[in-house]
Amino acid sequence: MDALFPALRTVPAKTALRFGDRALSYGELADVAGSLARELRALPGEHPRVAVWASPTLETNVAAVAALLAGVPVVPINPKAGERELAHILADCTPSLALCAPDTTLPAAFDHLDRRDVDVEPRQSSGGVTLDEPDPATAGMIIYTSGTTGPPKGVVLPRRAVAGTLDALAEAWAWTEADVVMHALPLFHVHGLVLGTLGPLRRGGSVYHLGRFTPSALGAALTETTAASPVMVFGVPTMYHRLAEQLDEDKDLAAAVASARLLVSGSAALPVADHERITRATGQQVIERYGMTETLMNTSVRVDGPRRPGTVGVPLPGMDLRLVDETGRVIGARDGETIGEIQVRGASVFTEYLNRPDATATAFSDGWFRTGDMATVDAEGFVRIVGRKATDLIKSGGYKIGAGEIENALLEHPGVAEVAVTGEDDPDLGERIVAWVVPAGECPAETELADHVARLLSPHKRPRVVRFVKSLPRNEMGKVTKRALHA
Ligand code: MCA
Ligand code: AMP
Repeated sequence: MDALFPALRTVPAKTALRFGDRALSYGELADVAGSLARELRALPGEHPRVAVWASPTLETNVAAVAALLAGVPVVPINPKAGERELAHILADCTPSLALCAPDTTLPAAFDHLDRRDVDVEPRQSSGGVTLDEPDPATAGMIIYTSGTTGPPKGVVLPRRAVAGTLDALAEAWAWTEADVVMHALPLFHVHGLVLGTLGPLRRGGSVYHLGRFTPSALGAALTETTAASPVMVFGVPTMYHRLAEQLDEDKDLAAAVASARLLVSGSAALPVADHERITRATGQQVIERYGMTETLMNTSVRVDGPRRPGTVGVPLPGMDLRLVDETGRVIGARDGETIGEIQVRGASVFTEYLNRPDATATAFSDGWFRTGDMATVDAEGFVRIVGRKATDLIKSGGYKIGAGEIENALLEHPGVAEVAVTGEDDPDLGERIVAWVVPAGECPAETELADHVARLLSPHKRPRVVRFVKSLPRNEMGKVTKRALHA
């Protein structure tokens, strides 16, 4: 494989990364990431890994790029992860070093690890990185993702998958070194880290991270940037929904959004009503792409084809996609009506769940990865996602959250005797997390239960609604019938 980041070898005279008012040029990034990479190459042990405290900062990007240059797998950590989640991740991936911004207070879970503060002050103007490129089949990153039950699993992504998905998207979106990618996504998941920051760096373009997402911050950054460079905006549907809510009354915002080259939405379905509101106010037709932590990007609406709101487009170059019925038979019909589970194989699929050969084996069928997403495919290959196989997976704000993980955390609270967690439609978050609780004695306060989950797991996994019930509906086997709860 060619270099993962060719522009760090040729160092064009332009901005590579911008976070608020802090920025690094390609020469500066090559200098700071290159020298950290040389240090990481010298880490002891046969297969060292590094944990990166993935705050939305320059340091996180420099750390991730350095680890990738060094060929040391990088594990991005949610800086808001709670104690239980952190303990699990660190015990599972056993990093030898934590990389973070200098002013970071790391929680106690990191006490046993060496810490290296990431220095982003360039020392010299670099002539470019000259390290040899590691083998494309080796692990580049390990990203944790929730399953239906139990703690999150570490998805091992080889370097070839990262390069493959970014090149496929470049082809579908006509993404070049001229583009500035603007977003406010968290940097501990594929969307923000792989697409939103490694993507522009692979192209030799620029990243402009807004810090926290607000429609007005996006509008101001677009106004400042689009006269000089084409801008692609990346966001989850909740962000586009919040944008759509403001566009009608804010004409300046609508003009700013209209000036972007491309608006891309992913991580969850963008409702057609939000597509339409954005188009009405700005003339822009948002492009949707569909992916998973395990497979990176599978499909996308293409810039050179019809946009079709409500579909996630067609398979990307390098990816094969098929629909399979519940008996395991491949569905041949491309009629836009027959529903089956999406299975994929190809260039950007992960290698394994770390330390989970059982879960890895069941995730595949004849070499095809079972996504668990239910869809139709029409005669032109357009994929329309209609639902999900597992009712125990919730997508809230674009985050995937397992119901079982939250139930286990809530059961540890002394005020909870029994619990079931479900997802309920929410206009802003897509789905909101609802906890149905049989109290043990007096009902605990809702906020106490939310804080308990935020402290053990992550704030985005906290229930938004708690409903106290006398008992939970169960079938003859004693299993909670979650559909009956909503009824
Ligand atoms: C609230 N907060 C709390 C508590 N309550 N903290 C501790 N304890 C509590 N009880 C904090 C939150 O941490 C947050 O802080 C702030 O208060 C607001 O919380 P929240 O309501 O959760 O935030 P929000 O405003 O609703 O966030 C909406 C969002 C967010 C910005 C859209 O959901 C988001 O960033 N989503 C992106 C998800 C994503 O990137 N998914 C990609 C994975 P603070 O604001 O400081 O954080 S999927 C993927 O990668 C695949 C491959 C794909 O296809 O893309
Ligand atoms: P994650 O495991 O967090 O990477 O989430 C992957 C899941 O997000 C997929 O299996 C889909 O259910 C969902 N997803 C991602 N992009 C889209 C999209 N454009 N439309 C609908 N669902 C999506």
